[in-house]
Amino acid sequence: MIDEKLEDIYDDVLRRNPGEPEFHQAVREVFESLGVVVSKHPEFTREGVIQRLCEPERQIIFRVPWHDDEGRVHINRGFRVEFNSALGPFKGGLRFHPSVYLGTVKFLAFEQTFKNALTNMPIGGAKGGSDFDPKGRSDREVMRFCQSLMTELYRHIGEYTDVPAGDIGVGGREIGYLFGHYKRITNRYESGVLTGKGTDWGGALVRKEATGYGAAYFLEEMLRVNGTSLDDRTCIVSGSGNVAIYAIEKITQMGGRVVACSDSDGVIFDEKGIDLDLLKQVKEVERARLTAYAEARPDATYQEGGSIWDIPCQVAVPCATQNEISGRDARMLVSNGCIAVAEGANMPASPEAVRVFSQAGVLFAPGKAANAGGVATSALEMQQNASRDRWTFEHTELRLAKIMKGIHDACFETAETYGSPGDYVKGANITAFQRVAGAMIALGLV
Ligand code: NDP
Ligand code: 2IT
Repeated sequence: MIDEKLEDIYDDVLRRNPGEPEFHQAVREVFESLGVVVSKHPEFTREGVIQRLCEPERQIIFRVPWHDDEGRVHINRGFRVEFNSALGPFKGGLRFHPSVYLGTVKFLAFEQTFKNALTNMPIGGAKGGSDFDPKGRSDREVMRFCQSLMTELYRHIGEYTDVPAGDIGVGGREIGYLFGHYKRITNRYESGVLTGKGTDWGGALVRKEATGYGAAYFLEEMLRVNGTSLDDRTCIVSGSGNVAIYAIEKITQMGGRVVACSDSDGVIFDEKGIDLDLLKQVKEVERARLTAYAEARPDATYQEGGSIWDIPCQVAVPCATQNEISGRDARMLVSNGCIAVAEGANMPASPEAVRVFSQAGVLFAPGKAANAGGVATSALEMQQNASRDRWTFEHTELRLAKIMKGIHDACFETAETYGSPGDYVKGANITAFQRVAGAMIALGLV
C-alpha cells in the first residue's frame, strides 16, 4: 500500500511516464516503504524532494548506426538516464539487450540511485544501454557497435560527471572497446571514466567477481543473524552470466551446493553441484549456450524452456533479469521449502512474488542491497584510478566483504527502528531514501 500522502505523487509519476511498467513498479516499491518515514519526518517531503527523486536529472536518447561483417547497415537506439547526482557523479552500468527501451533504463537508473546510496560511497545513480543484441555477433561487429555508441556517449560522461560500467550484455570485452574509443576521441587516458576495465589497464581486481560475491556475503549474513547458515544448503542460481557465475563460486566456497542455473533458452540441473570450471569455459571462454555444458557433463540434465524455480531448493538467488520470479514461481519455491531469497539481479522478483515470500516468512534480500557489491567495487576501482594505485585481490575482497556487512546492518537496523524487524525491503528503501533526500535538501533546489 502507498501512504495517502504519496498517492498524488505516484499518480503524477504514472501520468508523466506512460507505458513504462517496470519504472512504475520500481517507484511503487520504494513508495510502499516510505509512508512511515514521511509521517515521522515530514521534513523529507520539503522542497518537492520526493517529486524530484522521481524525475531524472537528464535523459539522453541517440542513434547508433553500425556496419555488420557483410556490410549491412544497422540502426540501434542508445540511452543514458542520469537520474540523480546528489551523492556523487552519476554511476551505473550499460545494458545491451534487444528488450532495452527507455522504461528499462529508467527503472534501472532509479534503482541504482538507491543502491549506490546504500554503499555509503560518493556515487549518484544512472543507467544506460541499447537495444543492440550482441548474441551471435563477431568481436569486430561488437567493436564497431561500441565505437559508434561511444561516438555520442563520450560527450556526456567523465570521471567527475558520469561513470558507466557493465550490465547484461556488457562485460570486459565491451568496456575495452568503449574505453579505447573514449581515449581516442578525447585524447585523455581518463581511467576513472569507466569501471570494469581489464585488470592490466586500470581495472580493479575483484570487480568481475564483486556482484556475485557480494550477494553471497549478504546472504550469508542474513542467514547468520537469523540463526542459520549456507552450510549444506541446496541452492539455485538463475542465469549463467557474470553475476550468476560468481554467486555460484562464493556460495560453493561458503558450503552451499548449487544444483541449477539457466540461460534464456533452458535450465541445467546438476545434482552433484554445478561444475564451475566447465561453466566458466562454456560461458566466459567459448561464449556458448548451456547446451554445451550438458554435452560435456553427462550427469547433468538440460531442459529447454520451463521454470528453474520448479526445482526444489532451500535458497534461491535470481541472477538473470527483472520479473523472472512470478507469483506462481514464488508459491512453488515456498511449497518446496525455500527459506531465503537474495536478488543478484535487479528487481527479479515480481511484486506478487515479494508478497508471497513476505507472507510465508521467507528471508528476502532485495537487489538494491544484495547486489550492491558490484557498484561498490566499481567505486573502489574509481578510488584506485584517482590515486593511480593498485590493490591486491585479498585487500579488495576484504573491503567488499566489509561494505556488504555495512549494507546488511544498515538495512537490518533501519527495519527495526521503523517497526518492521526482518523486513530488508523497508530497511533498504528507507536507509537509501534518507541518504539521498538528505543530500538533496542540503544542496538546495536543483
Ligand atoms: P550477463 O549478460 O553476464 O548475464 C545475463 C544472464 O541472464 C544470462 O545467463 C542471460 O541468458 C540471462 N538473461 C538475460 N536476460 C534475460 C531474459 N530477458 N530472460 C531470461 N534470461 C535472461 O549479465 P549480468 O550477469 O551482468 O547481469 C545479470 C543481472 O544482474 C541483471 O539483472 C543485471 O542488471 C544485474 N546486475 C549486474 C551487475 C554487474 O556488475 N554486472 C551488478 C548488479 C546487478 P542469455 O545468455 O540466454 O541471454
Ligand atoms: O546494476 C548494477 O549495479 C550494475 N550493473 C553495476 C554498475 C556499476 O557501475 O558498476
